[in-house]
Amino acid sequence: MKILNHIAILILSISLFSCSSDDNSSTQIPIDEIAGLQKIQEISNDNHTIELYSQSGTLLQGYNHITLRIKDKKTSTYIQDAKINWTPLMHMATMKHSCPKSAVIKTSGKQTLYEGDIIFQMAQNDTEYWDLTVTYTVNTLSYTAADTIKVPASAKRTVSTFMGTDGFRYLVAYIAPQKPKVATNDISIGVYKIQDMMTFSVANNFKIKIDPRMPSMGNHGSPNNTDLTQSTIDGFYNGKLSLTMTGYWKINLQLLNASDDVLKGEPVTTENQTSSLFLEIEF
Ligand SMILES: [Cu+2]
Repeated sequence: MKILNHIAILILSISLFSCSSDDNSSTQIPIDEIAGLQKIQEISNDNHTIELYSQSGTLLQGYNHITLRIKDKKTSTYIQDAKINWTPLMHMATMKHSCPKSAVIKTSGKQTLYEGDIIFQMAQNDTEYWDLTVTYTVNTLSYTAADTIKVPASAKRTVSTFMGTDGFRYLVAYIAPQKPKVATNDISIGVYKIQDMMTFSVANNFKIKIDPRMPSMGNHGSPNNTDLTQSTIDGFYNGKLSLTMTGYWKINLQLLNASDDVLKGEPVTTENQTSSLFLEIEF
């Protein structure tokens, strides 16, 4: 009897499977594309609802990888061929400014999802806040939707902005590992030149020297770190971050330009316990 049941389930699942692969209609909504993601919030206008997603379901000061999809309010279907732009804007007491962001691209292998990165260099507070404006085109028609977003402060330093020795302003942001391990981790850092308060361009052909330390334990370091060089794929700077134990690590950095001039940061020595350029992790 049990075997018969199993056979019945097998036949049923085969017929279901062949049925769904025949029915390849594009009007069908794939509902499982957001599996593993959590909704941050929605941003609406008269025509559409834009749904923002991330792994955690929240935004945070620093690097954020964001997935979005656009729902047509009339038909309740998700738009599959939108061209999307976004502009984060911080409203401060005396000024407004944006932050580094990537382009928004269609997620590969998905029908309804788009994705990109935003690096919020500041957190909101009681009186100063961020909003996100999404401009997009569907079938040659242009739309805009905007709303306030929540960007709480990160517990550790994940972004640093500073004036380089070349007189330009820069922003350095921690990208990965998002889940550090006691191991030699692949580390990624984003480096941006602050052209003006709305324009942050990727700084190319630089180099980042890395020296992770545990200040609470005699400022000891770790072996087998590798300085960061720029990826030709995503423009981030990649290297190796060696973490020999769990706890708080200060990742001391030095930013060098293409001519090996130090733009910011100092070597860590017994006299100098920290670089003026650093990021932090605790795990
Ligand atoms: Cu600000």
